[in-house]
This record gives sequence, structure tokens and C-alpha cells, in this order.
Amino acid sequence: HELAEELREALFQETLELHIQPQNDLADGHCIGGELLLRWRHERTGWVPPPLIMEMIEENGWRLMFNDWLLRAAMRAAAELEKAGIGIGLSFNLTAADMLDDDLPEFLEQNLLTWRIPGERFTLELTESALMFDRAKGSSIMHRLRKLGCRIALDDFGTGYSSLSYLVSLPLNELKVDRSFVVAMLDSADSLRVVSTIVDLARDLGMMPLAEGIEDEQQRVQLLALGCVAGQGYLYAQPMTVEQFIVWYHS
Ligand code: G
Ligand code: G
Ligand code: MN
Ligand code: NA
Repeated sequence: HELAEELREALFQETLELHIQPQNDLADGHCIGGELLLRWRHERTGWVPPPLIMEMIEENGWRLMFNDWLLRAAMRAAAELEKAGIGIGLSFNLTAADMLDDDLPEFLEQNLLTWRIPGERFTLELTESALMFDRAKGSSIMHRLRKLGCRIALDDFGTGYSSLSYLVSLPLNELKVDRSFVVAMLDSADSLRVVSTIVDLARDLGMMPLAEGIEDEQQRVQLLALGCVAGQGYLYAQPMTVEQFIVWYHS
């Protein structure tokens, strides 16, 4: 309760942060993009887990106030990278409630226009569960987001229960292979098969597969052998501030 009060304060004072984790080409290691991740450093307890932050935002009805901050922070990050000569695409995460919000596409469009950033610069990450509540609406909002030029990624793919026929009907550009499968695939034949199936499905449907949570060289090599050429994880870098990312990128 008190933490929520402090979160509201942080929202007003804009002391939340967006960090960025690079996404890399698994063959040659070059950076192909970055995922923007929410960070809030609480003065006594330290970093607060993003799912807890999002829960407080939802419970208290602060979604629109949060999105106002999130979109501006994402635009600012893109502008800062551009200024540093880094024209990579950036992704950020949306919630289930966002997929029920008819005003979201226009709100994003306004931000893109204000900051003069092409929609092509952004990938919006959705989870399977975000699409469960109202499929028709979710699909319609996704199409409107795509019209802005934005790409759409399905996050944590393989952990939800959405029907494959519905997923296949959506205008998705990217499938993110959930970290739990990547972590397990070298020890578990089942997990390896799941990763292989997701990678093949993505490629067959003309989507880019991107593996999450790559921590070591063997995982990188295995993913490449399966035909997955993009990924993110501690093997490359942890999420870092935009400032740190610019230094990392040029080093
Ligand atoms: O960054 P970290 O691994 O701690 O994130 C944990 C979870 O929180 C992930 O599932 C991630 O998608 C989610 N998350 C991180 N930042 C954001 C954000 O800005 N918005 C939403 N909706 N989820 C986020
Ligand atoms: O669910 P989503 O993909 O949005 O969340 C990504 C989260 O996973 C981030 O919070 C990030 O900190 C975390 N993460 C990113 N790479 C790795 C990794 O290689 N290992 C582990 N354990 N976590 C990671
Ligand atoms: Mn994500
Ligand atoms: Na994920």
C-alpha cells in the first residue's frame, strides 16, 4: 500500500527508468535492436520487480498515466540513440489492458508525430495472455498499430494457451522464444523440440524468431543450428541505462 503511494509519487516525478537490453545477431554478434525494460529503484528496498510495478499500476487504475510516461520515455530513448548515431529498432512491452484500449493506437501515433519518429522504429511486445480477453478487439488494435508502421512481437511465446489458428491469423512480425525453453533445451529433449518447433513455425509464417535468455555459447550455437538467428540474453549484455548502452554499443 505504502509502496503503491511511492510509485504514484515516482510516476509524477518521473523517476521511473527505461533500461535497454540489446538484441543480437546470433551468427556475428552485431546488435540488431534493443528491448526497453521498466526499472524503478526504490530508495530503501532497491530495484522493484517490473511485474509488481505493473500490478500496482493496474490495481490502482494508473494505466493511462503510466503509458503517458512509458511512450514518452520510449520516444526519448529512440531520440537519444539516434543522436548517438544508433538507428536500431526498439521494442517495449504492452499489457493485456492495452489490447482492450481503442485509444492506444492514436495515442502512440500522437507520440510518434510529436517526436518525429517513424513507427517502423518500434516493435510492440504482447503476451499471449494479453490476447485472450477479447480476440476480435485485440486483433483490430494490432492491425491499427501495424498501420503506424510498428512491428508486433509475441512475447514469452509457448507459455500461454492461445489457439494456434488464432495466432496465425494475427499480423505478427516476431515470435519471442520464452527463456524457460532456452534455459532447458540443452538438458531436455522436450524443451529442445519446443524451441525447434517455435523457430520453424515463425519462419514458416514469415515471422522472425528471437530467443530470450541466452546465457552461454552452447545455447547460441544450438539456436543457430535450429535456424534462429536473433536473440537476447546475458551472453551479450544485461539490461542497462540508455547512457550505458551507447557506450556498450560503440565498444
Ligand atoms: O526486466 P525483467 O526481466 O525483470 O522483466 C520482468 C517482466 O516484466 C518481463 O515479463 C517483462 O516483459 C515485464 N516488463 C518489463 N518492463 C515492462 C514494461 O515496461 N511494461 C510491461 N507491461 N511489462 C514490462
Ligand atoms: O518477459 P520479458 O522478455 O519481457 O522479460 C525479459 C526479462 O528477462 C528482463 O527482465 C531481463 O532482465 C530478463 N533477462 C534478460 N536476459 C536474461 C538472461 O539471459 N537470463 C536471465 N535469467 N534473465 C534475463
Ligand atoms: Mn518482453
Ligand atoms: Na519474454
